[in-house]
Amino acid sequence: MPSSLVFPPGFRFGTSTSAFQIEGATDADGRGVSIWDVFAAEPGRVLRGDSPAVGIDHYHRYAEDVALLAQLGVQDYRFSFAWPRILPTGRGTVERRGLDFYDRLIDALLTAGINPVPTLYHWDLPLALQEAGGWMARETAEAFADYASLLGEHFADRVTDWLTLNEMSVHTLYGHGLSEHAPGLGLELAALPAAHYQLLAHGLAVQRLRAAGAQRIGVANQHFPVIPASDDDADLIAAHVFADLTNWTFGDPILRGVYPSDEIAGGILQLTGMSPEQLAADLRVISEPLDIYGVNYYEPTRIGAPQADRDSSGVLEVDIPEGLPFAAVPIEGVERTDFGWSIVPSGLGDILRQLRERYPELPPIIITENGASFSDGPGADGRVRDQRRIRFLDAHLRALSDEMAAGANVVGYYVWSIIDNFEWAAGFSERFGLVHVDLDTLVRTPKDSYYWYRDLIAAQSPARSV
Ligand code: IFM
Repeated sequence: MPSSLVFPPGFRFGTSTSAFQIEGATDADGRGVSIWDVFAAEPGRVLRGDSPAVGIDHYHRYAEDVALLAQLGVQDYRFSFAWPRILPTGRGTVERRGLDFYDRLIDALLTAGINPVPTLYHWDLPLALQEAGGWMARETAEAFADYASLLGEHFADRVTDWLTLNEMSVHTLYGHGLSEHAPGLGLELAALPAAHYQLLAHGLAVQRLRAAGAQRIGVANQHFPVIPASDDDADLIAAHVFADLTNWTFGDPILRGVYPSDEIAGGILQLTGMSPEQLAADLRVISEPLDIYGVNYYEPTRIGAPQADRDSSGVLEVDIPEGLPFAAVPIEGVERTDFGWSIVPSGLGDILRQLRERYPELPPIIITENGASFSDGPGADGRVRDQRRIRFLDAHLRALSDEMAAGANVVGYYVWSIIDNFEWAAGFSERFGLVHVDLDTLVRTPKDSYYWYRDLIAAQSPARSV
C-alpha cells in the first residue's frame, strides 16, 4: 500500500530509540549501574523476567543499525545518551570509553548523512544518584546540569539538535507516583518533587547546552487528549485534574513559566520545602526559550472520578491506586494495538490543537515519538507482514498532515521505533520496531512497514535538506 502523503519541503522524517532499550552491554567498558538495571533484575518487575543486559546489543551492532537507518532514508535519528556510561556514578569521574561509543555512533550517522538528535536522559538514572535522593532531590538537577555541560562541550561541534529529557510525566507517574517503572517509589501525589526537579534539570541543561554552542534545543514531552468519562461534574473535574498532572504540569512551566494550578504549585512548595521566591526563580530557569518542542503521541486517555461500579463495567486500563482523584476508563469502539492501546489518530490532531491554543509562544514542533506495538514476526518466507503498523502510521501521518494544513507548525516526525526493543516493564513482549529482531540470534529483519516508510520518505520533495 504505497502512501500518497506529501509533506512540505524541509520536513524531517526520523526514528527514535533510547539507550537502555537497545544498547545491552550493561557492564561493558566501565558503564555504571542505573536504576533500571537494578529494577529489571528484581523478580516480578519485568514480564517473563526479560533481561536488558544483552538486549538487542546495539552497543556492539550499532554499525549494522546505522546502515538500516541509512537505507531507510531518514534525515534524523533520535537516540539517548546513557548517563551511567559516561559518568558511572552520575558525576565526577568521566568514563572515556562511554564518550568513545557515542563518538563512534555519531560519526557513523554523520558519514551516512543522518542528523543525530540525542536526548540527554531517557529514564536510566545512575544508581549512585538514586541512592542520594534521585529526582526527589535538587542535587540531581544540579548533577544533570554538569552532565549537560560535559556533553555539550564534547559533542556540540558535530551535534546541532539536542533534546534534554524524555517524557518527564511518564517517569514521574510510573516510576515515582506508581511503582511500575524504576525506581518504583509508589509515592502517589507525593511524587511531585520528581516533576519539579526534572523540569529544573531541563532548564539548567538548556542554559548549559547553549553556553557550549548547541544550536537547536528542545525537550520530548508526552502529550495526549484527556477525554472525560461523562459530562458529570465529578468526571469533568477528574479529567481536568488528570490533564493538569500529566500534560500541563510538564508543558506550562516550560512554555509559560507557571504550574497549571495553585494546588500543584502549592503541593510542590509544601513537599520540597522551597520558598515561593525560590520556586519563582526555578520557573524562570525552566522556561528558558526553546527552538523545538518535542511531542510524543500514542493514544488519548479517558478519565473519570474513581467509582466502585466502574470496575464491573470495563476494568481500569491503568493501575491507579485507590485514593487518587481519578480513574482511567476504557475508550469504547476503537481498534487496539497488541499492547491494548487505543488507536485514535485524530487524537494527534486534537492534542496539537490544544497545544497551539494553550501556548501562543509554542516553538516549532517535532513529533518525537509515534508508533505501535504489533507482534508480527517473520512468516515461512522470512517476510514480516505488519500491515497493521502500516495502517497505524499512515492514519497518524494523515491526521498530522491535516492538522498542519489547519495551522500546526510541525517540522518533523519520528517513528518509535526503528527496531524492536526492551519495552520497560513489558520486556521484549511488545514490539514497536520497523525492524524485527530475533531475540535468540539477534538477526535484524526489516518489516513491511520499514519498506513502506522508506518509500514514503523517498517520495517526498528531493529539495529537503539533510
Ligand atoms: O518505549 C517507550 C519509550 O521509552 C517512551 N515513550 C513510549 C514508548 C512506548 O511505550
